Amino acid sequence: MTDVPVPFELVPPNFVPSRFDNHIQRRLSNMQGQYLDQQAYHSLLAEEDRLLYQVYELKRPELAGELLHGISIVHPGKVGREYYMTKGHFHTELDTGEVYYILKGHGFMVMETPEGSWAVEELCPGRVLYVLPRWAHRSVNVDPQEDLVMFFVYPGHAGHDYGTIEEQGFRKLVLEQGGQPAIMDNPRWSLPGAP
Ligand code: PAN
Ligand code: ZN
Repeated sequence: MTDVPVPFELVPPNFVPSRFDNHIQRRLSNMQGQYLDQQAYHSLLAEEDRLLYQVYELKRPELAGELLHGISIVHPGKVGREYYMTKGHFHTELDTGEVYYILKGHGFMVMETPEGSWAVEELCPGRVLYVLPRWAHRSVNVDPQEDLVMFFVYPGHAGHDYGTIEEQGFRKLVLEQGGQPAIMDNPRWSLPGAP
């Protein structure tokens, strides 16, 4: 972590930051219970614990005045008909948002609120998506070949709540249907607190 303001570069074609403090790699084994087709999940996992996505973080103190930022790279691929995706999370401090700037690839951001509102927005290079405070978010790569690469920035005190999503996933899934991405209801999902 630097204590003086110095820039870094995001160099095409892969946009890995020229300087970073933390490199996170998430594999199939980190996504237990998240994919709809559990049979496809377990047979893929038996073959190889594939790398699904990576995050390069520029560390800052986790304080309200700070801005945490970095690059996320979701690789192409599918588990059954469901595309590679991030775990997804609410921010622990619910009233914190996040800006994503899409550098490369094609995907969707799947979002929802604790009250059950949902939104799915398409991601393509040059596009900016502001994920509003209170909205959980997951990025999905729907391109058959290319990485989905995004720059993100969010408040230092946001924190990550993965547990809520781990319980039943997001309300909406993005799956391949007839060669195209399609948005579907997640059969495992019900409004938290509903009978
Ligand atoms: C991003 C995400 C990143 C990986 O930096 O952390 O895309 O997704 P998961 O954290 O859901 O595994 C972000 O939203 N930070 O708040
Ligand atoms: Zn976030």
